[in-house]
Amino acid sequence: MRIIHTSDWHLGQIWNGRSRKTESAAFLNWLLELLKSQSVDVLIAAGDIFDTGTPAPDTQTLYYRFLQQVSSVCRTTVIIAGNHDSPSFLDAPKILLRELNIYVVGVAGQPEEEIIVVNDSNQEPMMIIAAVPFLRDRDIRIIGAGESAEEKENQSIAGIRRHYKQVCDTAEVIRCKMERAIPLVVTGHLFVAGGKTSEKVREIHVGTLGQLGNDIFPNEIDYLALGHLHIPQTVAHQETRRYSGSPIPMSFDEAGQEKIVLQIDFDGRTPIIQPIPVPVFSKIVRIEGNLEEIREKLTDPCFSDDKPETAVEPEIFVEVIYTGTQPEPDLIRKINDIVSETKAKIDIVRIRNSRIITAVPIQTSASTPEKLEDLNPVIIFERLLENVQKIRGIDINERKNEWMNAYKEILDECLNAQHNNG
Ligand SMILES: [Mn+2]
Repeated sequence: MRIIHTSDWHLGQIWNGRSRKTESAAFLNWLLELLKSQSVDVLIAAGDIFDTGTPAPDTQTLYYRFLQQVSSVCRTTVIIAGNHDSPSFLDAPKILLRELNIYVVGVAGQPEEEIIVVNDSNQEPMMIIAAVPFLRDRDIRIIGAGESAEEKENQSIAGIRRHYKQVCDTAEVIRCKMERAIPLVVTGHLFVAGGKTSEKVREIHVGTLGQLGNDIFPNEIDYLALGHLHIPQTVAHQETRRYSGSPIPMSFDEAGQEKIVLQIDFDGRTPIIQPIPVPVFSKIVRIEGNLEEIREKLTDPCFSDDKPETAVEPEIFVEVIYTGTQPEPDLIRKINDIVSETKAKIDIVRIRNSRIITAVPIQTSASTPEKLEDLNPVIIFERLLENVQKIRGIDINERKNEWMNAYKEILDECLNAQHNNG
């Protein structure tokens, strides 16, 4: 049995006003060819299939066309919801997709509903997959009245742990009835403590949920296929517990990173894991310097010629960070003029004038100006409280924890409301 594990496609993403549709389509075509050429049995997409809960019609067409094609290539396809997906939207065509051997788990339900037994061509069971989606509070937590924020967080962690234990126990009962030792593959879409994040992934859970440990996953799991983090990585240095990362870069922080999908073969219950690099469809490049340095870099023939073979348009997305000492009020026009002289199909996505940014009040160090979008809401609220202390001379320390917890509680409720709305 051979698996391909991928996640975080974020279909339909609008990034700095740009559609990523051509890149997404190019990736899905490449993936189909890979599944064919490698004779893959099972495809697992571990959440954040779409970027929003209400994808546009052309994004849905891209998805359904892919599913129709994949159904004639793979024995089984498993799709789970991530935090960006609407669970009910993914679940809606579930019964129909089941006919194509595509299993979708949007809303977390009873453990047995998440268990899939994959058979070989002789109808012999070869693998058990527990398809656990992103676990929303309302699916796993018994909500009690008058709980503190901390109690709620502890309940959420206990709920996630309980859910994984229940599905693994259910899978184990099935496995015990089998004549041979078949592997148990489990999915998830969540942040496990210690993971490396990028610009695009902001904390979904605030407070202690960010500290969800590797120990919430039972030991009987032979391979854990996770989604949510865009940088491919192992969980707590365990080779058999992995994030595949996103197939296309989702932010300038991911510029230059190699994107992969994971291929897993099994020797009995032991996974043999091989990362397969995803080609670059549009490069993402960050250029820094004064105007002359920016001109040199953009017009350097190596820069344009270094485009990937698999390129789609635009070939290169560029972020320009102006660090010159002179004020450049006409910066955008000047950079566009430079771009019009180059051969490559360049799209200047973002121009940051660090001379202006350094004047923005929220910042900690003069050398690395911060962007508001890099900060999580809790940090911003904490800074605000500190400013109140500094500017108004009010001593916040006595009630700071109380206010921080109250804010986290409000934030949590807002995020849950967002999830409930899709
Ligand atoms: Mn996610």
